[in-house]
Amino acid sequence: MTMTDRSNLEKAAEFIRTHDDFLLLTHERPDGDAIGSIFGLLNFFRDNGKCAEAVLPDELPEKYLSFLPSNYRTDISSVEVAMHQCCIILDTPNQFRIGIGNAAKAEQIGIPVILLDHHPDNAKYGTINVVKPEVSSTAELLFMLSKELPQWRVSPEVATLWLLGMIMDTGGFRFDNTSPATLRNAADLIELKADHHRIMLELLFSKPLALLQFEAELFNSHLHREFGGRFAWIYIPEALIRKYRIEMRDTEGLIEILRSIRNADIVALVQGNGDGFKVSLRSKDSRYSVGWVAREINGGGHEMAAGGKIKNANFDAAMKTLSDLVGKVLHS
Ligand SMILES: [Mn+2]
Repeated sequence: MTMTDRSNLEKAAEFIRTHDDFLLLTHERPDGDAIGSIFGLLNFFRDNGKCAEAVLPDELPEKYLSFLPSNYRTDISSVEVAMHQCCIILDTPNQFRIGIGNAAKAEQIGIPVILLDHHPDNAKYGTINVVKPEVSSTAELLFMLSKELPQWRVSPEVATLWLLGMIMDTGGFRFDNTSPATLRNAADLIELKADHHRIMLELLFSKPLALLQFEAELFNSHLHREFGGRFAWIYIPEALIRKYRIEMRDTEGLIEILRSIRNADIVALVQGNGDGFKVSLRSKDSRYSVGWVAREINGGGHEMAAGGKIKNANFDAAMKTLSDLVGKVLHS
């Protein structure tokens, strides 16, 4: 940890100590880290005498609903944004991805913004930017922030939500963003009575039967392999989604199943998305940067986990673009 990083975390803690009213935001289509982070922070603030509210415009994945301890808003107007003292934006690398609903405009947040994120390509668009790519998850970063506020209480509910975010962003401590510090912070959270067992049981060892059957058909009939199997990809057909009545937001774990295929160095999950194709990418080897591929297709992310969008192309042209880029990475 460098001095500047440390002082930014301290600065954020000092700012929080000296303000009373917070608007909390995260990225659109929130994942486990976004959800654990925002609800953990919301309750951490309320438990310690601060006013705070969270806005989440997109419907949340079903599996997380039983973990939510408090209400949240699904929309907010620009006037209501301006009525808050300050805004905290979590896990969101750039302002185009902020989930703020339709009434307000992300570019016009006219109050001080504290950014807390672990994406290396964060555009640092806040007033105070705490961006730490070496931390597993935004949820872990929030727990580190809470240690800068030693008088404040971390309840078992808050500890559970932050552990949930860490577990979902590390794939249950299996991904290479799991550092010794990650495991120590997780241990601290369990000491604070985070319900590790319930998170594992409900989120990692459980899925609806229809989703399991959808995955079986998807992998049996829609898996493509190129470059001698070193690149494996799946395009998810709309019809299959309808057949099994799957919600797109419940398919967060698909890419990890794809990634488990032995000898596949790079994997991609492709979905039709309005005027183009949304692509999620994973690499298993640091020599092969999917971050580079993602940046070539209007996206970004980490070097081993990234995503982008191929616009204005028909399906065959889009897949040719993707395959050519992946080929360059595999053969460089
Ligand atoms: Mn995250």
